[in-house]
Amino acid sequence: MATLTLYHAAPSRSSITRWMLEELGEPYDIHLLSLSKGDNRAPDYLAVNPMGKVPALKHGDTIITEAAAICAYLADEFPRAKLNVPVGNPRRGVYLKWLFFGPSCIEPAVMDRAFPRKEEARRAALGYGDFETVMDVVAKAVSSGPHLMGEQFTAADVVIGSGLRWGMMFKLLPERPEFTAYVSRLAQRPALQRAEAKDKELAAA
Ligand SMILES: N[C@@H](CCC(=O)N[C@@H](CS)C(=O)NCC(=O)O)C(=O)O
Repeated sequence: MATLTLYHAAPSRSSITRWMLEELGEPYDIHLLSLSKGDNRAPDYLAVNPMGKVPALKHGDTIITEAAAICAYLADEFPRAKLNVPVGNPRRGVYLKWLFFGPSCIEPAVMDRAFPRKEEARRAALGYGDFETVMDVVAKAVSSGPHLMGEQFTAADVVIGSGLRWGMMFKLLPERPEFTAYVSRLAQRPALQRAEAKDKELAAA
């Protein structure tokens, strides 16, 4: 079987994909980079991800970048783990919506709030509309639970759950009761606990 190698910095956005790999239960290697030492700007890594960002995942000869794309890829590539909603299932549309909602709505809404623009952008010009609507939509989606897709935990929970966990940790997101309850449910997952423990070890080394 082709080897999975995660280009990782601990902790960082690549921790999202490390959690996903732990959920998957397949063996993987870590190629550790130090962002503070600039490993991500070195020519050998720019050949992997010309964006100079982590994460990147190498699977055989395939390189995938962008955390949400990596989660979607792994979920589809290893269906035995039941972390995707497969093609042909009518629930797949909603599943894909949440996978894309993380990077296209939550992340830019949070970052625009953390680093405000000099001039306010027109709501219609922003893909995410406005921060409050993004928060309301996500709060409603996670309120019934236990997961975004109901009983099934999917890669979409890794993406959206990571956004909410990190957002609240860095005080960039409001600690709405729906968010804290959802994130507490996710925190019970052994795969997330393993990923966090391994990242802590790496960060301390
Ligand atoms: N759009 C990318 C963002 C990745 C990203 O911003 N990674 C940060 C770590 S949290 C990084 O590599 N920063 C190093 C740098 O830009 O120099 C994704 O979702 O994977």
